[in-house]
Amino acid sequence: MVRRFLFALAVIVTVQARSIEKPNVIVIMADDLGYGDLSCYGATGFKTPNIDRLAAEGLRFTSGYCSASTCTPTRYSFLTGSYAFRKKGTGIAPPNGKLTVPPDALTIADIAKTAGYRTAVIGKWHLGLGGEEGPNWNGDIKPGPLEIGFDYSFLLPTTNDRVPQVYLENHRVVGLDPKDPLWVGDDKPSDDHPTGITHRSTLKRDWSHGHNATIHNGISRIGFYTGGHAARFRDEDLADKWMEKSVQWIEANQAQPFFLFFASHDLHVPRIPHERFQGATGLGYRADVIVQLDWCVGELMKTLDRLGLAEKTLVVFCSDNGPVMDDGYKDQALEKRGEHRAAGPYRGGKYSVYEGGTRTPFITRWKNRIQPGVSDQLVCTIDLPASLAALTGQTLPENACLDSFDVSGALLGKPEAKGREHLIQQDNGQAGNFGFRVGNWKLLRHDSKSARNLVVERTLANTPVPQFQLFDLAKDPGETTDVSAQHPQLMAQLQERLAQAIASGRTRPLQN
Ligand code: NG6
Ligand code: CA
Repeated sequence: MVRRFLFALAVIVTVQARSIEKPNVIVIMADDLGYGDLSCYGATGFKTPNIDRLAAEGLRFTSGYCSASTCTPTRYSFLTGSYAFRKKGTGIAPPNGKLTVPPDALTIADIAKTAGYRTAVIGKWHLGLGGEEGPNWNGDIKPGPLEIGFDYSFLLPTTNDRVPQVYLENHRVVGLDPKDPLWVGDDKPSDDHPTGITHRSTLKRDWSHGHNATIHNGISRIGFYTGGHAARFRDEDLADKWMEKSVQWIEANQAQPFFLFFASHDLHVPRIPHERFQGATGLGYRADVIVQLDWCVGELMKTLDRLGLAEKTLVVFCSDNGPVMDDGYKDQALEKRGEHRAAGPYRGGKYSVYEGGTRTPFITRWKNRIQPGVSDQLVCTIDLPASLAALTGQTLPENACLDSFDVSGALLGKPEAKGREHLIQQDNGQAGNFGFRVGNWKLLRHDSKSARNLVVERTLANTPVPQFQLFDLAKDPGETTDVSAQHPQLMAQLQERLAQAIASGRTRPLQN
């Protein structure tokens, strides 16, 4: 209550001269999907016809980014419009992690609600749940999405290589039998608890690093759990469940504007497609789950067509970080990929601040409103809160969405409309490495002095790098040649600008 009251005071709804339109908004966020992973972005080993259609009917961005090269920080920034490195505890969330988004932060869901939207999140959460103690798995799990602006949530609580494998609907685990309580923890609960180490030969998917604790559905995971057996799902059924719930929710909320955040689990590990997609591409399960993701997009589009909503709905398709081949399970992603290059022409991938870590597929479609085409404007998932505020005629309070820019004109492909001029790319957590793109210049700051830039080529490997490097993305999109020595002045300027952007606590300018 208190929070809503403060929020009502903080948001000034301005009446614009032009009439405000309120399209439904569906943000589809893929997991670990790289720039080169779709046929509309150059993949040739398999086809993604539904996402390709979305791109053909809308705008396909060549400089569309997520803000971080891991999941939790990108999602945090997408919801709050502020860079995750500004807030402690926003690195990859553990199974019992508390909610990373403070309940008093203004979120994109709040912005939608203020504009009269119904709001939902369906799919992977991975932003932590509960207060200081973490989630109370057998009771009301809060604060969570419902406390930060969503009217409805149906979630995989963390990520599926972490325990537990149960759905969460609003505040509760679905189908939990109170006689078989769910326990989740970091330590082995008993000496005889089967794990990926003690029962390795029984696994249907072997692990390569980490992921060797509790076994469920023949797959060992990060973390331990017991109980909750009636509530446990099969990995194979996740995509179908997301679609069942999304379609139901859209049907039930079609009368008023709605905002749906559909957070697919594809193509995060463990990559376990439904049986009907297993072997779909011949390139292994990593590619098969891309086809499964494409099917989900097709189902959502069919639903919009069936309900006559395609012309009233802005669809934004994006990813939470770049690609990775071996992320802890032996699913032969690398061995079976053939000619496929998941990051397209870019260097690095997940965990990296080279382009491959954050430059990802980004598509907007609003049928008959967005002129189909390709856009080279620089846009980022962190800009969606400010852009939605602008689209619905709201002025953001000064102290919220600190790094979110209104790029709504660029998202809608308006002639002359510009995206951002600069973007900070981060890897994971608070004190990490940074990429800083300004125009076509790219500064890299590796405080760790090593880079996980080979994740797309082999198993995680750190290679030594200089603390600072400079690349000219116009001439060298693959970041192969460090030109810092040729541009000492520019180097100094960019280093200073980045340091300033980090220290000043915000990059969205104050209005007054
Ligand atoms: C890492 C995990 C990786 C993945 C990642 C989070 C190990 C060795 N690696 O710590 O498998 O879960 O966290 O991925 O455990 S993300 O896309 O959700 O950020
Ligand atoms: Ca991810």
